[in-house]
Amino acid sequence: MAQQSKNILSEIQGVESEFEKEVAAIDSVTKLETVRIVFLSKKGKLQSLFSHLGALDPQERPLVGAELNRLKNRIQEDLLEKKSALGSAKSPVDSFDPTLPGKTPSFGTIHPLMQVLGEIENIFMGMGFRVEEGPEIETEFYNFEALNIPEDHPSRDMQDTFYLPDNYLLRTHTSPVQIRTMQKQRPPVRMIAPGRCFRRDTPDATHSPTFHQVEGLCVDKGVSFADLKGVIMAFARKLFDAEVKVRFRPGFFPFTEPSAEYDFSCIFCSGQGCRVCKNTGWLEISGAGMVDPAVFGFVDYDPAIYTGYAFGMGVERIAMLKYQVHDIRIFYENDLRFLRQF
Ligand code: FA5
Repeated sequence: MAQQSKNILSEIQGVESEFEKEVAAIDSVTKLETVRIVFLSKKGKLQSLFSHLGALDPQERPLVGAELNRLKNRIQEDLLEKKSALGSAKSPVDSFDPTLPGKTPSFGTIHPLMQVLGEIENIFMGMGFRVEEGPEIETEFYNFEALNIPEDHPSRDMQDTFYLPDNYLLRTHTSPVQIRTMQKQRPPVRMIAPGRCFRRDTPDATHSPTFHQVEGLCVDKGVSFADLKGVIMAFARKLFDAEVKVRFRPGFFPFTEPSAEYDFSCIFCSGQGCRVCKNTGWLEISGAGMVDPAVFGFVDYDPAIYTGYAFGMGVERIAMLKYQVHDIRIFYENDLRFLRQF
């Protein structure tokens, strides 16, 4: 056999083994098309080999030509096979494996503050209180004036807030809901008003500019301070435990007279004194008192006939006690490591 024919046959071998490597590496339709162009297109490697056939000895031409055709057929077949393999791999039906475990959706949980709020609501609803709501953007009238806090009165300073145009403000407490409820309803009234409040307070371990309160109001004939004490005591025992004691101390609020602050005996040390209660044996919970007759004047209730009590407690402070959280800010940081514990 002439040297020229031998050279072409060895080139055919070289192209074949090159093709074998390339076809094995094909993992996409794009790569498949590239390989097809390299080997089978008009300017491809096979065509260039075919172009040498004419220069060969006529007797050797059929042999070399047959070898070239064999390679061409093989390349075409292998590429077709690869194409259908790629196509079937993409088929969603074939690639669906029903034995694989399903994707579990991640469920959220109720925020700890909302859990505590829900518990507080349930306890008071069980004692016959209705749940009322009021706007977070309030007027000065409802937030201050109707609660017996006139303009320029120094007690407004204790509850500085975020003021909006036209005498609107972000409410500093839930007490305005007392007024709104009494305006739309005649006695007897027995309601709680849970909700968000805002104050221009610098954040620290026990203060947040946004926080929650639960207001309570009961107005009827013959309602006394003893009723207030009984309701708060029942609430404390339901929320914490049956042994908890309640202590009332004198306090001041312009909208209650007399006014009080009340504490629960420390649930962590049973009143013995510990770090949480700062060794006093008591935990400060909230303000309360008998509704001031001046407030009844704003809602047209006759103070000669009706009396009432009111209270307002901080939900964060109660949640902090219940879950032994020492910094209020963690409730607002959206840290999943904290939130996933509830
Ligand atoms: C009041 O807001 C009165 N409206 C409560 C009241 C209602 C008294 C009805 C009498 C009758 P005070 O400012 O003390 O009171 O707030 C009540 C509770 O809200 C506090 O004990 C505290 O638990 C919570 N609180 C107040 N400011 C903040 C704050 N910046 N961050 C977190 N909690 C707060």
